[in-house]
Amino acid sequence: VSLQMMKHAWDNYKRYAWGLNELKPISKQGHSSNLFGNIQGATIVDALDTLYIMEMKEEFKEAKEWVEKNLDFNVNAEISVFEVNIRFVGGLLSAYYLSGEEIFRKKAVELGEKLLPAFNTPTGIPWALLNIKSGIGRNWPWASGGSSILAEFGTLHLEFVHLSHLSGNPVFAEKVMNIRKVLNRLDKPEGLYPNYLNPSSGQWGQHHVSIGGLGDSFYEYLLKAWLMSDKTDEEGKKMYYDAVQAIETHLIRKSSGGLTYIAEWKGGLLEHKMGHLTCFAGGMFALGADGAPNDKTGHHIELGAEIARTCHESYDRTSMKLGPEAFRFDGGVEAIATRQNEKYYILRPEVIETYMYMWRLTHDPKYRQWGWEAVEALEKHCRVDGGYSGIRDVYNNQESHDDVQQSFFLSETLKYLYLLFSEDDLLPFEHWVFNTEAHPLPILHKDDRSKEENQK
Ligand code: DMJ
Repeated sequence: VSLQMMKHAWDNYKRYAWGLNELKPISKQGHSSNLFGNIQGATIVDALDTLYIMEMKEEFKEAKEWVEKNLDFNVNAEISVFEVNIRFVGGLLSAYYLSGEEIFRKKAVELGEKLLPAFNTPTGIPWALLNIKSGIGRNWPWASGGSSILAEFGTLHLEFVHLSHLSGNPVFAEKVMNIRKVLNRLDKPEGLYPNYLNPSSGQWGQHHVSIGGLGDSFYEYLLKAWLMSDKTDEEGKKMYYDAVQAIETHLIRKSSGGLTYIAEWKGGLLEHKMGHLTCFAGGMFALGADGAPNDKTGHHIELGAEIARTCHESYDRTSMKLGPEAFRFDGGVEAIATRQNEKYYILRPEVIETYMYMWRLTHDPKYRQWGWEAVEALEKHCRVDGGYSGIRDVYNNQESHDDVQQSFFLSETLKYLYLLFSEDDLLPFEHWVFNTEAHPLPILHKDDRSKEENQK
């Protein structure tokens, strides 16, 4: 089924928005996102590995030809360093590792080089935004005290380690190792990492902590850096398990109805709200369970299962059976969005991602059932003639479509669905880690590395 869904999403993108960043499936035209500046073709690059994995050979070939002929980074464009890294660098790296086609390696390294000026700050903590022609960076105007964002500068590690590995140039890995150094020198309030860090002063901005938006994939990349290093990156490992300990103590709570959730922390006060983005953490806890210190393996699996259940409830308590952007545990509600501007669903993957990890790690059939419920809801409410669209209010009975087919629907949502219903030996966890945009990157095995070093 996810293959048919991918075909529908891809064919319509190709028909109405080929070469542009995303598709507007209702108005049947291109959608340009300012996250990528003038870099074009986000959907193509994001979808390459999904096409490959689903064995959509013709489509993969067309996509590759487009990359060869049209993917151009010599443009005057201000881009989000984070978004371009996770979607374009990550997409190209996976396409290279899966297919072995040199063009993808070349383009990934070329783009990585374009991103390097973002690190020209007094601390080496990169800017959020970068003009890839002039090399001038800056931060989001809304970010506390001119800060860079934890989930943005903390989500470069996996890709940059691979860029060094593939180019032979250590500079990429050095840049991300320095980010860790800066973080490890700082005092952390209650052991937590605030979402804002000023790249000039090296001081935290507002003490807001989140495992959802602005924080999320920083934690994910600590764990995955350790896994991707074949469990040799002890620093990443320690940072991850210490952070989880602080999160459990200060952010994780249980509602009176028995649902475990992860709240947000604002200078010591809890906001009892959980974002759709935060739902990825169920999968993360389960993936990290195996290495958990102090006999906590079972506990981390259980935590993953609890988060998966809560996020499933957030879907089940809507009329469309698709989850809202954020749901609350206060004012007499549990796992329900109460504010109008938190009721939308934009084809995000995190809940299905967690089902996929829970399925692989426990084989409890309920995760496939829950994934199937999501497929049915997507087909009923998001599928339109011209592709797939997000929904403005999942509590309404009547769909109001937002008219955007997000590129992460093809790279993540459909890929995780496909994996949920595949055998475990398709991209097995012993050999691959997924970047935060669901692009698989190979684990750098100790044996292979020492072989390579000997050859040098
Ligand atoms: C994706 O770009 C990535 O999953 C990122 O980590 C968070 N936001 C979107 C999907 O919701």
